[in-house]
Amino acid sequence: MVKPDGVQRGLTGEIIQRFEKRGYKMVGCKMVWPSKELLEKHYADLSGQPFFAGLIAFMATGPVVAMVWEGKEIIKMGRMMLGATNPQESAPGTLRGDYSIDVTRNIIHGSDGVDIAKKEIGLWFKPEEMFDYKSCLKEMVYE
Ligand code: IDP
Ligand code: MG
Repeated sequence: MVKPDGVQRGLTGEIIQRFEKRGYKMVGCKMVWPSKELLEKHYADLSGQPFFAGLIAFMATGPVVAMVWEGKEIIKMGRMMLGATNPQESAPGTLRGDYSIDVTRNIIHGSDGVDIAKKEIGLWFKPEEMFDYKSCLKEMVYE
């Protein structure tokens, strides 16, 4: 998900491009201005953290771009492409390492496990907002 800072800063295209160029397949994409209720469910595992209220408040300041990507090891590789949670520890070449400085404004969210991804997809997408289609990537990206 491109966070409100990523959307405001015009980084949505760059973020999509990184995943596209690597060879991943987009199967869902939409702009959403999330309610605090949705965000509290999305970040439920962090509700005990001291930064929780600030995180929810910032995430509700504007629209985000929610996406679902498919591909071999997409969760693990996607997290590598994002970089560390704290941009101060994100390597150059990663999205956060190239485009962010402070932790709440780290431009992008990524699911960090299959079960979490399923839960998050269920929160943000209706089944009819995702698309099962044949793409040419199968022949040209994978062996
Ligand atoms: P992740 O986004 O890399 O998966 P999480 O630990 O799931 O990191 O935290 C969710 C989001 O909460 C982070 O992306 C970041 O914006 C924010 N966050 C995490 N740790 C801190 C912190 O120590 N202070 C302030 N915000 C934080
Ligand atoms: Mg996380």
